[in-house]
Amino acid sequence: MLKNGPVPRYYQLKEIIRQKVTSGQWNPGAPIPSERELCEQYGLSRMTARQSITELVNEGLLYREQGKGTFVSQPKITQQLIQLTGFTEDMQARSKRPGTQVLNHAMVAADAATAAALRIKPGQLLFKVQRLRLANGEPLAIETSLINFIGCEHLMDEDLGHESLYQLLEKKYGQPPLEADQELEARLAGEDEARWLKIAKGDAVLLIRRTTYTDRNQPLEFARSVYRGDKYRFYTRLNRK
Ligand code: 16G
Repeated sequence: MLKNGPVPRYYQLKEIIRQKVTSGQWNPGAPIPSERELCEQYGLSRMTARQSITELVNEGLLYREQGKGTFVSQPKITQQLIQLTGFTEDMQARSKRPGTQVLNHAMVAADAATAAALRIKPGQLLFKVQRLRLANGEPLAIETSLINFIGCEHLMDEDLGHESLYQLLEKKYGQPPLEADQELEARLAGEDEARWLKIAKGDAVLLIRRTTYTDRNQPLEFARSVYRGDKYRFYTRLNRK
């Protein structure tokens, strides 16, 4: 039974449910008890239980399925928007197995937008690789990277299905990614994106554009990545000066 007190009862129930999810007692994809069961167990009105659940649905911790009930959402990968990291590092930091499927790679001529980002002339040849990135075998993102440095054509011989691009650039090519500008944008998945990411066309995705710089602020990579909107959360700590 929840008590009346300074903390509203709907909030107490919210925190109980959150605790069950974060402790792993309730698993992703599993149904939570019905509103009626929660009311009985915690001595709450139907309206109070509904408010707790609705707020947790809005926060993304739970989701409702018409006529079926309320379920625990799959946890999202939280990525801090502070440090420059690559996909392999991000996954390893979360004890997930990174995976890569190279969709295509080629030497291509820079278009106007890429040339502007990399501060080169349009038409200059660059290394381009498009990769599907996976975590524990599950598709998370489609990344298209355009790389420019003297000798970048040697990347054509690398096995980017098994090696980290950032580690290769740093360790083998002497081009460490040191800083980046990054933009995030909400979008809906197109047909091809949906197929690769195993979502429905029109589902929410995050489009991320990143320009990565190496030593002396020299642009190295222009990347355009499409992340599954239901799997990723970006976090940043803000300071008021
Ligand atoms: C990140 C970068 C991508 C980079 C990749 C390298 C974003 C939006 N993109 O996913 O630009 O090419 O890491 O990963 O964060 P790798 O070292 O595992 O190949």
